[in-house]
Amino acid sequence: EEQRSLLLRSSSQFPPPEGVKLSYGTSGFRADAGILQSTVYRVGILAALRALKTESVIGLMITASHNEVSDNGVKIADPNGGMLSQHWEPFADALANAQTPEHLLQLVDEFAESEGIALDGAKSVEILVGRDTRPSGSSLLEAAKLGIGSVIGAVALDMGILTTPQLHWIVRARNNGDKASEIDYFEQISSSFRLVLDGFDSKWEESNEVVDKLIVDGANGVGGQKLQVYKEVLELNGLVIEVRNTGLEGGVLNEGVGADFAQKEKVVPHGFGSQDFGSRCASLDGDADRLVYFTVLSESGNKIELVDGDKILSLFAVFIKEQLSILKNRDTKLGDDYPCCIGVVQTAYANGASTDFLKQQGLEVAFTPTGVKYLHEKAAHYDIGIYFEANGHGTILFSELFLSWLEATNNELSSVSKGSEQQKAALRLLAVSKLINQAVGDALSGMLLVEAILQHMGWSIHRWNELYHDLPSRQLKVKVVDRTAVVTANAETEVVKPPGIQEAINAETANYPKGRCFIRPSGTEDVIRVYAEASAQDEADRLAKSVANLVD
Ligand code: NG1
Ligand code: ZN
Repeated sequence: EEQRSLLLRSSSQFPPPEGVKLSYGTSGFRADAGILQSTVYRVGILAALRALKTESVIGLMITASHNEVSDNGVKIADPNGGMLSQHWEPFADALANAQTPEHLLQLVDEFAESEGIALDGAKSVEILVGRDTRPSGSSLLEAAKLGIGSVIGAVALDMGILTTPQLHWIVRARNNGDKASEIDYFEQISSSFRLVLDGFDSKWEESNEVVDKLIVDGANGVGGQKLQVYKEVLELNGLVIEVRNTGLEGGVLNEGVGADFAQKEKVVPHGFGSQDFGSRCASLDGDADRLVYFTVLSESGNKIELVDGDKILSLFAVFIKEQLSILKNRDTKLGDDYPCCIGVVQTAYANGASTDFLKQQGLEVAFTPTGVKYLHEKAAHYDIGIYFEANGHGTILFSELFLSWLEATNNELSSVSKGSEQQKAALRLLAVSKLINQAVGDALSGMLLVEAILQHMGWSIHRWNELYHDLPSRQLKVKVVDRTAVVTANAETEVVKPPGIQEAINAETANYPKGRCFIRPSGTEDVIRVYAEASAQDEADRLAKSVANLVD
């Protein structure tokens, strides 16, 4: 009874915005920050229920990633640090759209009963609340705390400003009983960065490739800020990092800067220019879960050569395969072999040249619909699953079984052949599993892995970029009244509704050598997205345009 009146009282302070229907999409709820108070409050309730249900620590992150600064959003991190379990999403939608306190209470009652959650205050649970640098973040965070506080037994812990992947990492570490502060996060990624490099002198020194420092575009967001603060303490084996667009120079979050801008526009982010010709540059998005690399193309223009998520994935895959094959060469007396199953996961947006390259490397390539929750889920089926969206969101997952085999093998090897190539390979793979964020795609930890691998290989960014050549591509979006009218299948490569469209797309595509084209409804905007690829840029442009006309 106390619980009911508490919920009624507090929710009456948070009426839902009028005339808006919110939905928990691939990235939680996102909208103009001005209408989000009640949504964030309600996600606070949801997070509390999730914590009671799982009897674990849960995360609540307030961010709208690469969206403009006036937007904001909110999403939940599950106990393992991953996205909220999909079967709770319909409840999240219902809760966010409940029109009256009574209706909200009824929804909570029914859902708690169906999920077997006791609302008697007998259990005590914690919800970690974080936010990015958006000005609207602090008042939304208060709303989240009120939502959490309206469920008896749930306690909110304010983690302040964090990157999205840091919050996910901390939730995961807390539930594993590991040390789990922000310092622990940086301590773990910097020590494993050094371990990945352990056992070989940097080949950069012997190769005649240009080393130079790494220049990072922080998108005027949280990632740039964190990197600026922590780069000195990271002690990164000689890696020199210069951070631009930290937000302290007065620039606006995601405006003409950041990974989304660099990837979509293919021009230099603000603060970069001809003086950076030839340098190795990286760009983070607003909450630092996306990472792309680039170089400035010519000494005069503002064009960039993009090194995208597909190429990061390819670099990771090549490196890991190399370590596995070194390890395979060890004396078979040293324990049983382990049939390590390695797989890579992409979406239809992956450049066709990357998929060809990965297959040539003998790798199994799987496809899922857009949205990291799908890629992550698929990658978890492998012993080593590497997933990336072309836009730079991705990570590497290691199975528990494989990791314990690796630990055991490393122990055996270090007692009989310490310092051997095989032992170093085992050590490096273990270090990769600690460097790369197992909870979610993470620009900071991903960047350190890229840097370690480049140093190990002795590769410049140009050498890396030469792994394969991207096919020219074009992305367009078409504004539509009802994007749900388009329904796709086969990892979004085929339109099944409305009838006839797929045949028309096929007919168009057939006019272009190496042509590939698909359309899909966006999960985050009221648009249909069109993607086209062909052997020349003007052909990709024309194909995209003619297919966009079919949709219009
Ligand atoms: P939508 O709007 O569904 O295309 C975009 C990105 C996704 C993912 C989500 C979540 C593209 C083409 N799509 O989704 O990859 O990052 O946002 O932020 O980049
Ligand atoms: Zn992001």
